[in-house]
Amino acid sequence: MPSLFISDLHLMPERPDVARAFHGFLQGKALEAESLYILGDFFEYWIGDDAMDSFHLEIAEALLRYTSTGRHVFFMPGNRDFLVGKAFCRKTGATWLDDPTLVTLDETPILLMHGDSLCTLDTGYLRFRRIVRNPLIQWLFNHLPLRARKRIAEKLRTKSRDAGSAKPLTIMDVTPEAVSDIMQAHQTLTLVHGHTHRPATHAVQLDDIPAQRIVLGDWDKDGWYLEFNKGHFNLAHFPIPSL
Ligand code: OKV
Ligand code: MN
Repeated sequence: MPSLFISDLHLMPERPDVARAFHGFLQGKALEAESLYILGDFFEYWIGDDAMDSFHLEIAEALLRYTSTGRHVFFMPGNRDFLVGKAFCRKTGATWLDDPTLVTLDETPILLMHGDSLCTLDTGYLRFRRIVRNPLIQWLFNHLPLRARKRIAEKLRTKSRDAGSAKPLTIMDVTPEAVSDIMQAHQTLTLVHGHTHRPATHAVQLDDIPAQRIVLGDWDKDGWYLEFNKGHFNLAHFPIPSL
């Protein structure tokens, strides 16, 4: 049975077309698979489980319906939804995945990541990452009232949108050194990640051994998924109808 990999859906109430496409994906393509790996930025923002509204609950219910059929969902957080926690996994029947995680499918070791930690030239972002991933700072944030968390999140998102549009595209991509370092460390010839919104399969040389880096696509005009079946990868996309 195939495994599917997706990332960067950036689900939010403002994009009901993407949410609709994901619901269709769970009831269609995903039923051909036995496992669905979600590799980060499934949600566009996440400021706490208590901020879940009907939009998030519908998605959680759809995932629970899917896992209730005996299929597996693996959830790795991204740079936007890193506050999604084990409670969400319990609610949906999903299994939490650390970033990075090495899985072995059909005897093929595959390293799974979100991908943001590979963008080592984006020092501004890495600084932001160190701060918001600090356990003490996270504890403080989580203990703020919802209104305060909403205000902070909105400020940070506006700031990031403004900064992002001024950044050269090269610093927003992964660095070859970060890629080969992590692949060497995990002794793998296959890396799958998202985050950069540049879906492609790249050849990587690891000490003259051919390896590959497969980049998942974000869900915007098209939805993207990677299929792994009988030892072969297929990166595919389909149009998302606008509403
Ligand atoms: C997620 C990103 C907003 C990038 C804030 C501590 C703080 C957590 C948080 C607030 C923001 C997540 C949780 C969001 C990702 C942005 C803007 C840029 C580049 C703190 C712990 F502030 F107190 F330190 N946050 N939200 N960005 O809106 O989902 O990834 S978010
Ligand atoms: Mn990302």
